Amino acid sequence: MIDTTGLPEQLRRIAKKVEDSERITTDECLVLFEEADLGFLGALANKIRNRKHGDKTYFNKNFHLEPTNVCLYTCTFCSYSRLIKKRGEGWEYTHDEMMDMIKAYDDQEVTEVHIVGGVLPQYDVEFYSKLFKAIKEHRPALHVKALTPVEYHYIFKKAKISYDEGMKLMMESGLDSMPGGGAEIFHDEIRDQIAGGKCSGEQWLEIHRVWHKLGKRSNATMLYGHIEKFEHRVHHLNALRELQDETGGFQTFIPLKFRNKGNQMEHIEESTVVEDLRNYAISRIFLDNFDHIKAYWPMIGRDTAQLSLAFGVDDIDGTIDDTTKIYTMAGSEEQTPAMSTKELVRLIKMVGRAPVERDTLYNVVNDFAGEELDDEGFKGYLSLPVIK
Ligand code: V47
Ligand code: SF4
Repeated sequence: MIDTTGLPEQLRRIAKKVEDSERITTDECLVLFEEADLGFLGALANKIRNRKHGDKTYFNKNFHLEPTNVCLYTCTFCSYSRLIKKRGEGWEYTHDEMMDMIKAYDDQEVTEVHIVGGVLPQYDVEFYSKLFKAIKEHRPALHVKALTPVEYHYIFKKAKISYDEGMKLMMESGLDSMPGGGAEIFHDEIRDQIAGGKCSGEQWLEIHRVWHKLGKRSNATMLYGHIEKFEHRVHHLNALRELQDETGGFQTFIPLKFRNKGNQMEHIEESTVVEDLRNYAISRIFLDNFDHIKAYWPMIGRDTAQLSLAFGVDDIDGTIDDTTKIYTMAGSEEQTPAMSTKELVRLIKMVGRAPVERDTLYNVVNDFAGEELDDEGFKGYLSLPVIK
């Protein structure tokens, strides 16, 4: 039982609901954002996390492919859009260049390629359809997790095809799942100010709905810690929870902390680690129909990723060893976002959790729970006591 002595009635009621595995309301979610302290939220979120997964903490072996870092949209939080004026300074890979990048991983045990980048006219339905087919032909077992409703909305509109037709075509070309990007904040009040004219919140949700109805899976994100208010976060989480009730197609929710370097919102101070942990915890408590909450470690750093495991998070993404620039450009500490399997296993074990390598669909690839820690070659990681 969580000790709620001395807490306001509203928080006691929420704690009781969590004890009884009952859903909390949007009003209660707002109360958590506005009033609950970190210790209380951690206790509740950790209870749910342990109930769902015990100590298991998932990661996967993947790599990123970014077709371009130039984008015709002008999202104020993104370091890519500013390059459109000086296009020559960015990259725009061809089909063959991308296939060479895929082939460079031929001798590595990666299970997934995550394709994400800017939006440009030459990357159209035909381009991506051909790319997905070529990847699958070359390496059928490699899971293609690619693009977001931002790209799909743009390319389907250009090709004058419906979301249904388009997503079916992508599936037939080899698309396996959709990552969670492009969600930002769904509420128009905020989206109109930050999302530079790209697809609306409704359109983002509709494309995921269509994809789920084809029997496919996807992830969801929320970009927080900029100009949004707590009520906008609640609205966003609720839209996701409602769609998940309808389709059950989301696997993971990934809160993305706004980083303020190299974009138009540099003047906005970044959220504190305490706020990041509160946000993970509240996401875990509210999204009762999501199996997983993921901390994207290249964005928040290794130390916060370790801490997050006591605040509802059960997944810390992958052993990314590529050139993912979107975050380093936006100010992430992780200048070389690479971690070997050994490092990831150690990171998780150091905070008393059980590392499990998964594939994209959460099938277990390797269970590292029994692995002994050795101290060779690991320096500079936060050594936390076991926090559960
Ligand atoms: O939609 C862009 C975000 C997202 C900034 O599904 C920024 O497994 C913070 O969605 N500060 C794309 N965030 C990445 C993404 C993702 C990442 C990892 C795993 C998965 C998954 C999905 O990156 C964009 C946007 O919300 N982003 N700029 C910034 N300055
Ligand atoms: Fe383009 Fe995506 Fe960046 Fe917006 S967030 S400018 S759509 S790359």
